[in-house]
Amino acid sequence: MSAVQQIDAIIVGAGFSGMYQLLSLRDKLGMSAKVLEAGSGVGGTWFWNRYPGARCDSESHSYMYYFSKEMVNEWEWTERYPQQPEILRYLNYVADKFKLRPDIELNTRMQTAKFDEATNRWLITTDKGQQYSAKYFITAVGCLSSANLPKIEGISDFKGKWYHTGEWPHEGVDFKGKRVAVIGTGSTGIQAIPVIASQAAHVTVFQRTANYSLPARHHKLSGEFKKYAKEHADDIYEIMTTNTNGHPFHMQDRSIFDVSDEEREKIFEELWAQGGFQFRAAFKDILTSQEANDKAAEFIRKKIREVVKNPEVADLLSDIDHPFAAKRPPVDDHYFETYNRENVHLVNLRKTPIERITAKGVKTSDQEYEVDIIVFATGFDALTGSLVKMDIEGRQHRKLKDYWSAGPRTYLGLQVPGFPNMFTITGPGSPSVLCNMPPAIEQHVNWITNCIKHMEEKGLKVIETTEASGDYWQEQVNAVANETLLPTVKHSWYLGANVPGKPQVFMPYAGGLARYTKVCNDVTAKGYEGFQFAS
Ligand code: NA7
Repeated sequence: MSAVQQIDAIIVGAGFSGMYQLLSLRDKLGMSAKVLEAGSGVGGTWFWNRYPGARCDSESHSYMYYFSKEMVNEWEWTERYPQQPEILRYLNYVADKFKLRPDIELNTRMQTAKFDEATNRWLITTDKGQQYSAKYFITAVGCLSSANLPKIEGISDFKGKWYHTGEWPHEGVDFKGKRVAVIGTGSTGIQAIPVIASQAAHVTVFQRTANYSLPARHHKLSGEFKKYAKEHADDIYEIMTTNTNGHPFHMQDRSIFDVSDEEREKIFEELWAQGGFQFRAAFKDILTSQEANDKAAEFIRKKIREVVKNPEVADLLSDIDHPFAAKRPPVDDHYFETYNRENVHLVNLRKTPIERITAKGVKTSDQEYEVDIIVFATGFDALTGSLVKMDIEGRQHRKLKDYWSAGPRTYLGLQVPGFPNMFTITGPGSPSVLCNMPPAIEQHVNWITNCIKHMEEKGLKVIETTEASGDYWQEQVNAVANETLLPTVKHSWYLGANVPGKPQVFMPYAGGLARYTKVCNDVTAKGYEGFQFAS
C-alpha cells in the first residue's frame, strides 16, 4: 500500500459521465480530481461493448456532449446512428481535447470506498495498492455495465468458444464457416444477429421473449445534414433537454384516437419508412394507454409478418407478450429480414426451454443444437449491478449492497441516505436508461458540480440526504412509473426481473428528463431541499 493521497474528488469510471465530471470539477471549479477506470482505455460502455453491429440507438448528433460549442463544431459524425468504433473515437477525442488523460488512472479498479465519520472524508483503495482520501466520491459507472451471464448449467463443459456481448474480445471474433448460437433477442441480440448471420455458416437464435423493433434506416450523413446540425446546435439541444426522452425531437401532442384509422396508418407508415424512435413519439398516449398502445403494437406485428416470409417464423417473432416500448424497444438494421436467410434458424424457448449447455452446444427440452460458438446477448444487471458489486461503506459501516438488498433507495438518483458526499451519476431513480444518455449525464454532472461549488463557497463539509427523502423519492418514482405502462411488464430489466434473486423494484425515473430537471432545479432553489449540510 502506498501513502494516502489527499484529493478533492475521486470519480469511478471513464465513460461519458466520468470524463465530464472530471472536466467540470478540475477545469470549472479548479479542484483536484482523479478518475479510476478498470479498462485499459476510456469509453466506459463503449469500451467494453464491441460486439458485431454495436451501435447507439440515439441519433449521432444527439449522442454527444453539448457543453462545448467548439467541440460541437469540431466533431463530425459520419452516420445517422453511430457505430461503437466511432463513439469510442469520439470519447478518445474528448479525452485528448480537454487533456483529461493525466487525471485518469487506467487499468485501475476501485476496491473499497469507506466514509470516515471522524474526518468526513472517503478513504478509497484500488487494486494497485493506491489509497486516496477524498472529500467527494462520485460513481460514474454506467447503467448497463455489469454483464448478466445466465446461470445455465454446463457452460464449463462447452468445447467451443463462448462470449458475452458486453465483454467482447478486443481482437474480435471470426465467425467465418462457424455454427453460432445467439441467446437473447433484446437490443443487443437484435443488432448483432444480422451481422453475425452475414459472416457465419449458420446461426441459431434462441428467443425467449419476442420483441418489437423499429427499423433504423441507417445512412451516411449528408454534408447538408452535418451543416444543419452544427448551425442549429442550440435549437437541437433545447429540444433534447425539454422533452421526455432526451432525443432531438418532441413527442407529438396528440392522442392516437385524435386521428382516423386511415390517417393513423399513414402516419405510422411514414415514420416506419423514416426509421428510429420517432415512431414511438408519434402519439402522446402510446405508453400511457393500453388501447393506444395496441394500435402501435398491431402495426409493428403486421410489419413483421410482411417482412418475414416463413409464416411460422413470422408468428413466432410477432407473438409479443407485452406492450410496445414498455420494455426497451430496439432499433434494428434488417433484423426481421435476417430470418429470410437460409442460414438462420429461430428456436422458441417458451416452447422448448434451454436445459443445459453441453460439450457440443445448446440442449433444449427437445433437441441438442451443435455449435462452434455461443454468443450470450443476455443483457446486464442494470442500474444497480455495478454499484453493489463495489465495496462501498457509508455511515455506521452501512454497506451499499446491504442497504439496497430490497431494491435501490436514492434521493433523485443522485445520493443515497447514509452515504454523505457520495454522488451517483445517472443512478437508479433518475431518468437514466429511459433517456438518451448524454443529455441526462450533462444534467446530472452540472447539478453535482453546482452543488459542490455551493459547498466549497460556503465552506460546507458534508452533504447528505435523509431516509425521509429516500422514502419520498421512492414514492415519486413509483407514482410516475404508474402513469405509464412500463411497470405492467413483469419480466423487464427496468424492474430487475432479468437477474434471478434481484429485488423487483421499478428503478428509473419515468417522468421524463424535462420534468426531472425541473424537480432538481426546484430542489436547488429551495436551498437543497431534502439534503442536509454540515460545516
Ligand atoms: P436485454 O434487453 O436485457 O436482453 C437480453 C435478452 O436475453 C432478452 O431477450 C432475454 O430474454 C434474453 N435472456 C436473458 N437470460 C436468458 C436466459 N437465461 N435464457 C434465454 N434468454 C435469456 O439486454 P440487451 O443487451 O439486449 O440490451 C440492454 C440494453 O443495452 C438495451 O436496452 C439498450 O439500452 C442498450 P427475456 O426478454 O428476459 O425473456
